[in-house]
Amino acid sequence: MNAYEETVLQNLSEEIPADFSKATPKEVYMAVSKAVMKQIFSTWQTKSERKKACYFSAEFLLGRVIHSNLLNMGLLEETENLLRQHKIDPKVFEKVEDDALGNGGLGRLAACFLDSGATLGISLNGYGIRYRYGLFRQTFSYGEQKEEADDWLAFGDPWSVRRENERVRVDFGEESVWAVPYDMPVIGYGGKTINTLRLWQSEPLHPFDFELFNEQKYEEAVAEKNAAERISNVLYPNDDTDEGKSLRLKQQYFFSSASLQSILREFKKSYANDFKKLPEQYAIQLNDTHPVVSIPELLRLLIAGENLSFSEAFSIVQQVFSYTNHTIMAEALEKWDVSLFCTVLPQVYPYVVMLQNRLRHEIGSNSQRNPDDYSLIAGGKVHMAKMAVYATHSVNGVAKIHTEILKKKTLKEWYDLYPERFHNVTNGVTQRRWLALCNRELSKFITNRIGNSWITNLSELEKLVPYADDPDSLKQLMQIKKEKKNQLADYVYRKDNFGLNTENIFDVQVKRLHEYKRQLLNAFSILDLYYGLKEGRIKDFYPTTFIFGGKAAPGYDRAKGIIKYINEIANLINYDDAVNRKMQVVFVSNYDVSYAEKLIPAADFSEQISTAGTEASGTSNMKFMMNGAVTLGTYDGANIEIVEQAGEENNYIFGARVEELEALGENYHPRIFYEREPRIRRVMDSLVNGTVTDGGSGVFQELYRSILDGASWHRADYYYLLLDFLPYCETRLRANQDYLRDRTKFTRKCLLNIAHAGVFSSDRTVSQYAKEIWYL
Ligand code: 26W
Repeated sequence: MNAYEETVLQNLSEEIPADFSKATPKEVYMAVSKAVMKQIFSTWQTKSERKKACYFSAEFLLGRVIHSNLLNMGLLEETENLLRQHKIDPKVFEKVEDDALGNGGLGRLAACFLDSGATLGISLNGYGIRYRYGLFRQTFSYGEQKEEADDWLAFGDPWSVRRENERVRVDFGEESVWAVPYDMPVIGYGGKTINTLRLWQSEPLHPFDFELFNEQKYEEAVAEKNAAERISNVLYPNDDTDEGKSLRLKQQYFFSSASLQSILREFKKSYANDFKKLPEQYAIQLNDTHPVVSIPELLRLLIAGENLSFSEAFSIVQQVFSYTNHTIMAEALEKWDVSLFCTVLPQVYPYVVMLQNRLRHEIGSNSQRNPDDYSLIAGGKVHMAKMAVYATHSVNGVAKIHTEILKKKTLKEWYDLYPERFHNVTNGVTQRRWLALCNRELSKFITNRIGNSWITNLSELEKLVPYADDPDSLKQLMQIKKEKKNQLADYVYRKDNFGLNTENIFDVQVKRLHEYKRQLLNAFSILDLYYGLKEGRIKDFYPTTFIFGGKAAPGYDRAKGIIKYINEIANLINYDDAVNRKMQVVFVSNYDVSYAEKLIPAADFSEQISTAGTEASGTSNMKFMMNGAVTLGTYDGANIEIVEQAGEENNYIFGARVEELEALGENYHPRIFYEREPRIRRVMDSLVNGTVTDGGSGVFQELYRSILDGASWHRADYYYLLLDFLPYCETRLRANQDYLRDRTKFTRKCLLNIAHAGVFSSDRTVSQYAKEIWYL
C-alpha cells in the first residue's frame, strides 16, 4: 500500500473506526478529497516565475471535481479499487452535489479552460466569487418550474483553502467589506502543473456590534454582517429592480477589485513599483462584460494608489486586459445607469469619465470619424462592452460566425476603428471530462484502436477514420451507445421517476431555456410528429425518446411558459396509448453538469436549433459530437465548424441562414405561414385551443401572441419559428429514416463525428489564447 492509500484509510478510520462499509458518502468524500489535497500540497505551493494569465469570470461551472481531480492525478482507478476492497461502492461520489458556481456555457467554458491550462502546463488561474448559493435547484410542480436554494456546501468543501492572511478590503460608496480568498487547486492531467482558482467571499469588517446588541438593537447589531454577506450570497440575483441591479454591480466590482489588488500585491513583492513590467507578468482575460469594471478599477489603483499618470496607467491597462464576448443578445451586453454607477462606485466613476475623454480626444483628431458614433457613456448609461473594446488590446468572439457578426454588426464601428484588435477563438471543451470521464466505455474503444494520447492531444482522433469502414467497430460503437442509454435510463428513473425506453433513438436538447435557442420549435415539431403518427400521415418511423433539460431564469416568464408547455405536451403524448410505443417525451429536472455527463454519451441526435446568428458558439454541440451523436442543427455558432470538420453528409443541417434572414428583413410575415400551412396552424393553436393548458396563468396565450403579433419590444416571431418549422420537421424525419433504414450507415456518421472532433478540444482553444492574446 502506498502513502496515498494509507492516508485515505487513515482519514476514514478517523471518521468511522470499525466498519468502513458503513461510512456515509460525505465521510468517504472527505477522506478521499483530503488525501488528494495532501498529495498535491508541495506541487501546488510552487509559484510560477513566468508570465501568468488570469481568467476573470462571474461563473466557474466546475461540476463535481472529485472525479476529474482523481483522473488528472492518475488516482482514479486506484481509488475505486481501494474503495471496493473495503466494500464501499465507488458510486458514492454521485451523491455529492457540487454544481454550484455557474449557470450556462460561459461558466462551463471557464472550467474547461482551467483544466486545459493546467494540462498544457500554462500558468492560468481563475478569479471569481465564492457564492454561498449557486444557481437555484429546479423542480417541477404540475409541469411548472419551481426554484429552491442550492446549498452546494452541504457536503463540505474539502477542495478549498481559506487564505485569511491574503484578504483585501473592497470599498463601495459608504460601505467597506473584506474579500477573503478561498483557493482551489486546478490539477492538470498528469499532476505536473497545479494552478489555482481563487474565489472571493465577502465578509464584514465588523461582524458584530456589541454596544448595539447590549442596547437590545439585535437587528442593527448584525446589520453590517448581513449587508456584507449579501454580496457573495447568490449567483445572478434577480435584477428586475434597482436594488437587484445595484447588487449585481457590487458583485462585479467586488471580485474585480479584490482580484486586481491581490495581483498587484503579488507583483510588488518581486517588482516593487516597476509597473511598466506588469504586462510582462500578467495577462487578464475578461470573461464577458461581468468583470469589465476591472478596467477603470485598475486605472484607479495605479493612478490614485500608485501615483502613475493617466497615460502610463492607460497603456498598462490596455496591454494587460483582453475581452471575450459571449453573446450578441442586447439584454446581456451590460449597461449601467450613470446614477446607479455613481451611487455604488463613486470612487470609480471619475476613471470612466477619463476614459471617455481620452476617447473623445482620439476621435476628435480623426477627421474620418464621427464622435457621436463613439461613446462609452451614452443615453445616461455606461456601456461596458464598448469600454472593453476601447481599453483592451484584444476582443474575441467564440466561433467564426459569431466573430463575423461582432465585426459587421454588434461592434461594427469599433471594428472599423481598431480592426487589428478583433480575433476569433472558437470555443472548445475538455476531453478529460467530456470523454475520458463521462464515457469510459467509448474511451476504451478509442484507446484500443489508436492508443491513449488523445487524452492530451485530441487531434489524434483522426486516426479513427479508417474504422468507419470496419463493421466490427461500428457494431461495438452501437453496443456502447446502448450501454450508455441503459445507464442514463437508470439515472433518469432515480432522479425523475420516468422510464426511458432504451430501444429508442435518444434525441436530446439540453441547454438554458431561451427563446432564441428555440426549445419551443422542438416542442412544436414533436407535436406535429405526434399528429402525423396518430393519423397515419407518417408511416415509417423509428421510435424516439425526446429529452429536454435546462433552467429558465426565475424572472423570464416566457421561458418558464415554454417549460410548462413541453411538460404538457409530454403528458399528452406519454399517456396516449395509440402512440406511446413510438415516442416518449421527458423534461428532466435540474439539468446540471452531472446530468449532462449522463445525457450526452447516450444521445443519438444533438439538437442545436437556435435561430441562425443568435447562438454565439454553443459548447454542448461539441460534447455531443465527441460522444458520437450527430448534430440536428442550424447554420449557427460552432455548428457550422462542426459540419466543416465532420462533413455535412454526416449531420443534419436545416433552416434559414443569417444572410437569408437579413435579406428577408421587414418582409417576414409569420401570419402568412400560419394561415397557409395547416400543420403550422395546428401546433400554434394548441397553445390556445385547450389541447394543453397553462393552468390559467395566460402564458400560453402570451407565447401565441408574441409569435403572431409580436410585443412592444419585438416584432412578430422574432426568432423565426414558423419560417424554419417545415424544414426542421422534414430534416428530423429524414434523420429518423436514415437510422431506421441502415443502422450501420448511421453509426458510420457517428464514428466520423468522433474522429473529427479534435479541434474542439479546449486544449486547442487555450493554446490559441496563450499564443495570440496572452503572449505567454
Ligand atoms: C448579465 C447576465 C447574464 C449572465 C450570463 C446574461 C447571460 C449569461 C449567459 C448565461 C452567458 C452564456 O453562458 N453565454 C454562452 O457562452 C458560451 C461560451 O462562450 C457560448 O457557447 C454560448 O453560445 C453562449 O450562449
